[in-house]
Amino acid sequence: MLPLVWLLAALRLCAGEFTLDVPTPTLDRWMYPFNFEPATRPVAPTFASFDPRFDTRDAQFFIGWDTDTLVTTNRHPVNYLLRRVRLSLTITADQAFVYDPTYDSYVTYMTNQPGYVPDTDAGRPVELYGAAFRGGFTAATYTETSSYGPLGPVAGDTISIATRNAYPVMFGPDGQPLDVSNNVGQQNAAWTNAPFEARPWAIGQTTNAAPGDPVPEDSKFTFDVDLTDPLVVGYLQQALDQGKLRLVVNSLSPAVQITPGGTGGGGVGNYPQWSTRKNLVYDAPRLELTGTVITDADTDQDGLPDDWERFWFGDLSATADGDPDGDGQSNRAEFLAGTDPTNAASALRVLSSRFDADGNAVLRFPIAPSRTYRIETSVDLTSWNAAAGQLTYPEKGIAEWTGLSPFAGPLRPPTGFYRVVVDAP
Ligand SMILES: [Ca+2]
Ligand SMILES: [Ca+2]
Ligand SMILES: [Ca+2]
Ligand SMILES: [Ca+2]
Repeated sequence: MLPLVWLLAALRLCAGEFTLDVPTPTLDRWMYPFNFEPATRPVAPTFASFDPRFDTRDAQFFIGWDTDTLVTTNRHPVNYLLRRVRLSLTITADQAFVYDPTYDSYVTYMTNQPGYVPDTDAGRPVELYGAAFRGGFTAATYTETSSYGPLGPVAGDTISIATRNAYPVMFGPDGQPLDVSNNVGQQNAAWTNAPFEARPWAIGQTTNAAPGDPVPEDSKFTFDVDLTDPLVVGYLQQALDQGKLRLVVNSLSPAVQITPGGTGGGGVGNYPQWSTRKNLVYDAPRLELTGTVITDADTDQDGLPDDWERFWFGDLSATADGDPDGDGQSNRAEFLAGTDPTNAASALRVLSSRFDADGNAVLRFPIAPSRTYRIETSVDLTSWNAAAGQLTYPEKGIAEWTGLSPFAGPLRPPTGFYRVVVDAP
């Protein structure tokens, strides 16, 4: 149906609770090396290339919303609490690919290689990630018509591997954004990085097809961003703080051009095609976002910002000293630590401690979005000193700290204590 009137949600600049329903993005772009008309295309396919001259996630869909006219900016990332972040996309081609609602391990794409394991469910999932930038660009400066990035000669061995200026990221074990464009590996001799499991921020879901069945035209796919991952939430908080939310959708659905007899990704051409904001027939990418911007207002003067109280409890009945979830952390402490005051499993605490084989102390603790942590050590529980160490993120929501001053040999004290300190902004 051709929409004669663009429906614009009633929007106002919000602090406190907000519900956004934005029917079209500020910008979107088919992020493909040979897209030479990036600001005009009505359709953005996502597919993989197993030709070793390209990123394996070859054709991607970059989408952005300038939220600064909708949600107050510059409140500091910790002050954006999120209940739901949903992207909806529309399919433009009928029966062009098969629906797979679940993650496929990278080993299922390694056709004709050691370690290959066949895909057990038909089709390939469509995945959503955050966006990062190279080539001097940022979320604020990369537009629909900015340079894709350097392209090698078409007759050469490498045309575009990890050169696109806007690319999809997950958070790696070091907590930093990691390009997933070649997570299933690469047959290019110049590419030496090992494959790894991707951790999508959402996988597209539809009710218009059953798993394993072809997807009809005009199907809606929804992507509910994983808000149980504090690093992902931190990314979204920073985006709202800056007023620039940027996301990337892609899939490892095989393109038609599979190298005959080579590493193939399992199948003939079979990939989704998405409506962009230039499409006059199908709906544009839609963003629904519900949350709260915490302001300083504290009308009941209990030391808890009213917006924080309403977000978690629905009213202002909470008290600073209260501990309704019974986890030993007061509401005030949970506010400062960024934890959930209605969930006893969410609290700042040390989950485990041990010495590794080298005598280094190893601690695990849960993290909250947009917080920074320090480890301190003491031998008497009275004087505390900063402890040098390294933080990694081995599991979703969990940090592991490994000390760099091994307690070994004659200098090892009979007893040592550690504590985790969260820096409240
Ligand atoms: Ca599959
Ligand atoms: Ca209050
Ligand atoms: Ca509590
Ligand atoms: Ca709690």
